[in-house]
Amino acid sequence: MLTFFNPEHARHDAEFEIFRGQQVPAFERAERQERVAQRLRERGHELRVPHADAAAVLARLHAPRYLEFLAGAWSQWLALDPANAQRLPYASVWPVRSLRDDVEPDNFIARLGLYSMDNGQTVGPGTWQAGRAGADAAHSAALAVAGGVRAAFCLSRPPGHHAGPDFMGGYCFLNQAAVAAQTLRDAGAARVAVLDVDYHHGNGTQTLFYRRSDVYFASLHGDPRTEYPFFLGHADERGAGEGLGCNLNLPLPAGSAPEAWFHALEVALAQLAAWGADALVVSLGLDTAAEDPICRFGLTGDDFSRLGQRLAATGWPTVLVFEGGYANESLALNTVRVIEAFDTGARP
Ligand code: OKP
Ligand code: ZN
Repeated sequence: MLTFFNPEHARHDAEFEIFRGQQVPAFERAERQERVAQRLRERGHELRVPHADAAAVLARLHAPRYLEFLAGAWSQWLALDPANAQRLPYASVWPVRSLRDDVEPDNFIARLGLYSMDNGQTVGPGTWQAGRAGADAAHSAALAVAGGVRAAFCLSRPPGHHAGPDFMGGYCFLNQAAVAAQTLRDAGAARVAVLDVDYHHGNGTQTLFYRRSDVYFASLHGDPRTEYPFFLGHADERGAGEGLGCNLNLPLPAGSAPEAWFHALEVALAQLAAWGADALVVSLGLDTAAEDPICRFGLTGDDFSRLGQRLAATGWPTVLVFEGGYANESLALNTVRVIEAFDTGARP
């Protein structure tokens, strides 16, 4: 499968994340993309650098003040104290209910909180460059598909589906799946389906399209009552305004077996077909694997092949966008299983 990879991804690669008040080894590391890229090359897939600039698409999805903050955050952090070059900023205050989010504070850490939903990630020296190149990869993959290629893969990290109009969160900064969906729309697809199969609900993508009737968001994920992102992803979220009826959440209990997961996949695909999608974006998280260290579904290697085959059988022009997956040993194998089963299923 034609793959556009993020050539700048390793510029964002924090060694630690905060968990239970302590620094623990980060799960979302550069090794994830590197291993998948290596496996794809070994298997003879074509890997390309992005050739198209997603700036204009990003500007239609994310708020100007958020993009401006992300672009300048590291230099602002350094300007506070040159010793900050050796440490990362962490948010410690957030504008929750009753607090104002319309006035941007002058204080840097307060601004970081304004533009974050959690402190699971932070901005580092190359976060903006890595994020921008990832958006370009998603844009390039979508342009290839809009141009007639049956399917393309955006291999990028950090992931994107938790990033909303004006916030980062859950390791995500810029929403690459949303960039791909918007690009397909702009290139002429009237109805674009986004299917999010990551273990975690894609709250950012849902929110970006919640009031729109031209992009349908469907997601299978761990029930947010117990699983991250906790505050979105329930079954009663059906869209709003013109977008009412264009959002489908299928939360499953942590620990659900593959058969329950594939049943939910059928429900989602039937809904997207009934809606009349003419192109598909898959938020391809592989943290549904049984061995994933932070998730609790039980998909096996064969299940990932089954997923790839099933996605190809929809017949839709498809952009696959890499999201989560933290069992680095099997991640590359499982990713390539999806990609190759799709290729096999898509062959005429
Ligand atoms: C991103 B993606 C683990 C805490 C996990 C954030 C999870 C983000 C998942 N110590 N918190 O959807 O795979
Ligand atoms: Zn995830």
